[in-house]
Amino acid sequence: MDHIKRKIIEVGLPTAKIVRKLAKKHGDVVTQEVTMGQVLTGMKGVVSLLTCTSKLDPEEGIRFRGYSLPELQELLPKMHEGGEPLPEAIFYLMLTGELPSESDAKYISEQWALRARDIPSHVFDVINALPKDAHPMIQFNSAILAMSTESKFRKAYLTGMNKKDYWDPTYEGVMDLISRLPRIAAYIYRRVFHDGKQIEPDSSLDWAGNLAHMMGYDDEMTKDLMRLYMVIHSDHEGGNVSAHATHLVGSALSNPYYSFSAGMNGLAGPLHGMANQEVMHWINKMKRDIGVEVPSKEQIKEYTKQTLAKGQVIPGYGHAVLRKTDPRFTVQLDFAKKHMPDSPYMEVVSNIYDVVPEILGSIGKIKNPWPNVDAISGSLLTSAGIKDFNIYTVLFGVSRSLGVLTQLIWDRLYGLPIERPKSQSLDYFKEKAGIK
Ligand code: HAX
Repeated sequence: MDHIKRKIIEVGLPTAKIVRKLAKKHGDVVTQEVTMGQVLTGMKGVVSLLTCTSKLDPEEGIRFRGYSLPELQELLPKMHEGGEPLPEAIFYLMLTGELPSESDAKYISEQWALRARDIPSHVFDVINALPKDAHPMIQFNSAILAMSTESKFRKAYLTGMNKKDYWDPTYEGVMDLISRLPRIAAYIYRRVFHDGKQIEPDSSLDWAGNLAHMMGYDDEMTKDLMRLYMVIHSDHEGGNVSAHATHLVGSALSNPYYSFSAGMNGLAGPLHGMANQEVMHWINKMKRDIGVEVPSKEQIKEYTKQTLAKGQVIPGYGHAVLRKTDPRFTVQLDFAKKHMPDSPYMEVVSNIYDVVPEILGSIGKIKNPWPNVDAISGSLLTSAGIKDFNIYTVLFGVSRSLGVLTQLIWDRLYGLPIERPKSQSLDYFKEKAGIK
């Protein structure tokens, strides 16, 4: 048994006991009152999920096992002095609740490099069977489902295992799945945007550095950007669409591939992960319509009002939980200031940031007029040379695997049952409100 599994047992099993005790002995404790408004507007604020990997504060933003992003930029192991933290390290933190040592992060890197070697050839056949212009998320998700033929969870389940051990083959499947995603994402990227000229992985590189390398970007700045991108998109509590969908499908004991695929279908929506691509559409269309490379603040104001008048959203702005500028936006802005101060894309992002919140705020109904992670991520990737923005949601998906699949391992450690909320007809709600 590897030392990570031993750590999971050490930390996870006592915690699982507490969860079982709370559910059995304190099951009738009332935790919260729920209003009709909450139910009918997407269950916002309804505490109905147990997730320990990260916590989202409306004012402060995300904390991973208690650590903010700037703290993690200081504390997590890096590939090199002054660089960005390794995604391997945040995975270890989310999984075990403890900061990893350099050797813990290296161990995960090596494990993933090893496990990524044997992607079955039918996975690439499935991708190749799709038209090249099928959206990269369709290709990505098809590959994820195709990989489920390898599911260690399913194999173990069929042998008839004790439910207390479900977490173990789940962990194995999760490690396999995460290890393979950079290869799959890079394969799709090169297939769609670079005439199918593939680049072999470099075994001396870390997980995210290798992704940049296999996509065709070998400079240190882009590799560091990829590490940062993978860290900041990895997790956002349990209730966001990709995390919740993964959890929900996983609660039926579907294997990690099925569960993650469900999450990725949610990530592909324009109000969630696909917003990073929508932002680029919106900015590029604005530039084309106005006829300038860097629209002025006045021009952006006018264009924003026109977009709103057409009944459309301003992508990259607003959030279901956050009520301030997303710290994931801020760390990316800091990266851009340090590494690409003259990028015209970043000038546009800054100009938008200066004018859009005031306009959205003045409408009154929008609960959060501030930028979220997607307002800047695409412009940053574009500035680094990754200009084909249809791949951006796939990159988000590669990163999101770290959080949602760690959550799945914990769901199985806790022994959480199948999820099954109650639905009611309109008559029920009308009656509750006293409406005939
Ligand atoms: N532009 C225009 N209108 C907006 C808006 C925006 N950026 N954000 C919210 N609104 C509108 C809503 O559409 C809603 O309008 P109606 O009452 O007419 O239906 C009203 O303001 C209230 O919405 P809310 O309560 O403030 O926001 P929600 O929790 O319902 O939705 C969203 C949160 C993120 C979906 C929303 O802010 C939005 O559509 N933003 C643009 C898309 C986007 O950037 N999505 C990415 C979010 C982060 C993420 O998940 N990344 O993966």
